[in-house]
Amino acid sequence: MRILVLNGPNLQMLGRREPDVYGTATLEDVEALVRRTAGELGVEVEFRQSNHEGDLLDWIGLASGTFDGIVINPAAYTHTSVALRDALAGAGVPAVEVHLSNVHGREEFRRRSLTAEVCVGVMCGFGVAGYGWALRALVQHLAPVNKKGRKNEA
Ligand code: CA2
Repeated sequence: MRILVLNGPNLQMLGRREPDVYGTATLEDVEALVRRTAGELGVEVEFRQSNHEGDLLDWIGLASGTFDGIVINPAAYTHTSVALRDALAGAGVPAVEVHLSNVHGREEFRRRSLTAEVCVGVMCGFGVAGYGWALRALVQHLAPVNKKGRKNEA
């Protein structure tokens, strides 16, 4: 199983600015956690970040056939991008949305996600750990039973 993990605009600054909001872990730390979790689950991951909406759209558009699912932190595009929502809706593979912060406990505009409505689920408010949970949830969604015939627990 191959999972594409996408990160939207400004997430490259993680751990270097606004530690009070987003914590001190860097995007490299997030990638390390995702790779560790993928190892445990026996799945392959591709980890990418872009500040450009078009990159994210292209990657989502090409995902089907190469990847079985997508974990995405669309960052600020969550609240603004109809294009990203349309790309996810037409991706042909399921996506799980993840946010470091609890977007429901912040400014009013962050409560609205255009992308969540076309994802199978959303994980938010658990910091970097949320990426691991999002990956586990997606793998369980894709393969509720593993090769040994055992239930894949999230
Ligand atoms: O909580 C999240 O993961 C967000 O997706 C982060 C976005 C924000 O616009 C969403 O509402 C919630 C912001 C990503 C920018 O990350 C920064 C990290 C450090 C310093 C500055 C920005």
